[in-house]
Amino acid sequence: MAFFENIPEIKFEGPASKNPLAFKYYDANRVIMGKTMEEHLPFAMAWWHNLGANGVDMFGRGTIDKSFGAEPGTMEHAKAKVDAGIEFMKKLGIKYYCWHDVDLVPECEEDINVTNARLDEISDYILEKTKGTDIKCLWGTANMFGNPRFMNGAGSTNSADVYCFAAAQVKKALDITVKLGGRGYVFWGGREGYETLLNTDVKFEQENIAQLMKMAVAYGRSIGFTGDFYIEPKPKEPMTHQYDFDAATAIGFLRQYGLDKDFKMNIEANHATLAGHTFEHELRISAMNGMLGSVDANQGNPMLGWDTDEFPCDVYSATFAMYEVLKAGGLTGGFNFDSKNRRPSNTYEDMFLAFILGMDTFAQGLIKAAEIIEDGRLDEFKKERYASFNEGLGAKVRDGSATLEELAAAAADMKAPANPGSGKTEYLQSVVNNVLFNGNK
Ligand code: XUL
Ligand code: CO
Repeated sequence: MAFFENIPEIKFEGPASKNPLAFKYYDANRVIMGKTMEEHLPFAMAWWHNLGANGVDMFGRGTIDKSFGAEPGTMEHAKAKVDAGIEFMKKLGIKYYCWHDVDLVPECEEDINVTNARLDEISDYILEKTKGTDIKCLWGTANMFGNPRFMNGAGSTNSADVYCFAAAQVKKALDITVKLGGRGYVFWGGREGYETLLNTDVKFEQENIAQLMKMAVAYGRSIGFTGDFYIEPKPKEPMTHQYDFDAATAIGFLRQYGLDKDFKMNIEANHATLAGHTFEHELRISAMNGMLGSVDANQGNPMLGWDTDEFPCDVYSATFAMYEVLKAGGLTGGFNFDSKNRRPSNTYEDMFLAFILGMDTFAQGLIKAAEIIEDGRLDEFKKERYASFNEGLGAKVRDGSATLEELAAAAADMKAPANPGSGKTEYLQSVVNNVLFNGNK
């Protein structure tokens, strides 16, 4: 059964096309800096937002029909979502998908064994339906924030019983990730944080989270999971303060507990901005630590302080993000659209238009980031900017052989340093605009 009968296969038609159901920039086979766009941009569909989110918000019921002809909460519906998702991905040329356990099947509140049997059934169904296609799992994860049992946290809970359920969900989600051939496994610590220090033992909670992750690594490796584990940092929402505040914090945590060899970052654009950083900052921090794994590609609204999960349309941001990704040599994971249609965009066609927007935005970002690198002016400027460390005492600082006495003696000889030189922010910004709009008349 086809769900999106009126939607054709989405093809590349180029920037001059006015066809809303065509790519203007995403040309899967176009080669950029030695790789095809498809290789640079392993796009993924988020099961929850694309097949689940129905426009519901704090003030109103859903506006978007995601029943796909079946009764929500049933296995029939779970299977209809698989069918709809595969048709959707095929029509857009998307090769990867991401999921939480509870996006795949309805959870049985009374008995986790029932939920687990449903997960076995749906993963069989996904394998059967994706057989002979090149559609694969990018990553899986356990939803350890939605169910009321996690109200005080999952790995960070005060209850050893609840901790057992978190562990059981991680175990099962890892089983399914391996079964579906997933590249990665994500921990987003939705409830891993606190409301108030008055009732919270932060050290105790962080030790328990690390222990859960260690058990996950041990179990994952024992069942043949060779991919990366990811932490997806986010500073707040739903908790007032979340432990995985940003990439730097999460990386420090992983190193402290000896998890840094098995984990990388899954960077979400909107989470970066909530932490007071740019998307590209979070990518840079991850990459320079060898921990850039995967990306949740969305954007926030700078006027709002919460996670709006919008489809990315900001070509500037996508350009700076792709600049970081290209400089890092690419992702080992992919670009998952953890984005949802706006509440009034409530047709099936809108689902396609949103992905066309997001994929074209990242394609434009890729094209422009490669042009910035090929243009060379930014790299050249940066190289020159640090040139004083290439020789003399600067070089000794870099190779670790300089002493404080030596540097102090040099300062005494100089009496006062020469001006370190203009940072030329405005010049560099105009270089970027020049490259971005070089086709403009
Ligand atoms: C929440 C969020 C999650 C994670 C997976 O802000 O981004 O959907 O991507 O749990
Ligand atoms: Co996310």
